Amino acid sequence: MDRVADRIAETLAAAGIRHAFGMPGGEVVTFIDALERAGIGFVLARNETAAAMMAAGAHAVTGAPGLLVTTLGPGLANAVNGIADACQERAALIVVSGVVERAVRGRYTHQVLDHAALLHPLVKASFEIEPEGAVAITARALGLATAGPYGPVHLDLSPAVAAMPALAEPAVPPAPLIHPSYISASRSIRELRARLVAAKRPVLLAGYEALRAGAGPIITQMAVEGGMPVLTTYKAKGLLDETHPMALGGCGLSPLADAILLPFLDQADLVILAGYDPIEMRGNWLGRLHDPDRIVEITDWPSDHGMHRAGTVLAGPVLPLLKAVASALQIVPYWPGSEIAQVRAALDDAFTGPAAWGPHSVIAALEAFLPPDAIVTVDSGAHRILLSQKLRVRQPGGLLQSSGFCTMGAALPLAIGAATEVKGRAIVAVMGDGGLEMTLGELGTLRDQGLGLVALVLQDESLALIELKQRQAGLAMTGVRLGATDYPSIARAFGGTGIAVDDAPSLTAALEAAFRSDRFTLIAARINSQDYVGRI
Ligand SMILES: Cc1ncc(C[n+]2csc(CCOP(=O)(O)OP(=O)(O)O)c2C)c(N)n1
Repeated sequence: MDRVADRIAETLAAAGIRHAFGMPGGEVVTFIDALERAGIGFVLARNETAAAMMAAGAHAVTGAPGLLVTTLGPGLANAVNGIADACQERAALIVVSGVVERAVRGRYTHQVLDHAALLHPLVKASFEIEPEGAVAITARALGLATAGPYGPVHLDLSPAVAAMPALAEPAVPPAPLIHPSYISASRSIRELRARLVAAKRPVLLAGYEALRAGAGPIITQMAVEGGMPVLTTYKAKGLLDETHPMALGGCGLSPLADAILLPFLDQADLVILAGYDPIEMRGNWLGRLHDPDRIVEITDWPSDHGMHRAGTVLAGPVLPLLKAVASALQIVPYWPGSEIAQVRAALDDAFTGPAAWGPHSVIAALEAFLPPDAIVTVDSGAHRILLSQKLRVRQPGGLLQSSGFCTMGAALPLAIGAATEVKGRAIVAVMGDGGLEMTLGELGTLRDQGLGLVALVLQDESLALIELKQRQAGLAMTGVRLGATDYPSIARAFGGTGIAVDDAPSLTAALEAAFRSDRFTLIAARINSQDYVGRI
């Protein structure tokens, strides 16, 4: 006999979902059973917020929506930060929570919360699944989650409904989306092409939606054949291999990089924003791209903010629009002087470390070691800003992080989610000691899932980013010092390998050993938080 839960699970599996992440409770055991029967493996996390980010990591590498399963009340409440992260990171996430049976809901109080109200500002919609239309509502949730901008959708499912016999209901396959090619003939495309032909100093600033649209090859062509310099947000790093001479790297959070990049952008006579979502940008960018004569935006949806203002907005699918525009790229080189090389040199210089050992050399050693198709995840903090500016990402999707929401505790779960789905690629989670200590329990998830990934903690015994802010404000260091945790012992206690390193050759040796091992490795690179001062 098929249960309602089975039909829901089949609908989720048909959308390409292969794993669910979460923490069970009595209210979701039937649903988890149905998931496993439908071929969706349940990954037990140690914390629901981490589980939501694991689902986001899985989503980032497969493109299928992530799936989070929580129990009612405390389970869902504990996922709130992870769901907020999916909201601000534009991640398609289906959240299924248990809920108290309707029959007793009006009288029963234990663990009873209004789930929809709790999640109201974070999710695109919250539905309760009924036996009638269970497939249709699940399909609707999938459709909403993957409508741009992507985001989380919540479904309540009571144990009684989950266990009921399924009613006859047709499957609801997603309608294929077709992007017609008429756009290449449209007036606005012709105009933009004409502007590209006339431009002397154009720049492409690409964001996450360009990455999601698969625009890496066309952007690479624009840079390599068309001589177009390319700048990206942090999440879009790697759209153009960042070792290429036309790659200007990432931008968004670093005042040091902004001091180089914003004056450079002021020199551009045409700035094309492609799939660019300014949720990743900090205050320096507020109002900076407000020049209608120079700014053209290619976007899937109209903006609802005041961060930038384009004179022309091409609203539509980013990939075909970019392709239509790219055909007009100049043969004559843009930027006839040495401006691009100078900006690259200035950025290199700005993010060169003060000493032979420190956060800068950790990132340099990591980059030298990693294969081009590696996936790096990075947490929030001073280390993240430095890494996002310094690490040259070789492929789209090569760097995952929480960059719109900037939550701590993202790197380890994102890496676990990615490693659950992708085999045979090097995956490294880079974090500060503050972020690691928020998610230490997930080392148990790593062990139990048999994931041999590498966690690299930049151990400075400080919440360095906040320490920097206190320093800049002339305040005392309060509430930012962390003790000297013995991470190698912790890693061993969780069944992994742990090692502390204090110089670059030892780090390289530790990375080499880590990638030979099928157990997880936690590498603690002991650094000094002072090395970030004035350098991010
Ligand atoms: C969940 C959450 N809490 C607090 C913050 C504010 N915050 C941003 S970075 C940071 C310090 C991070 O310290 P650590 O992980 O050690 O990294 P570091 O800055 O030392 O590189 C804090 C507290 C946040 N972004 N997210």
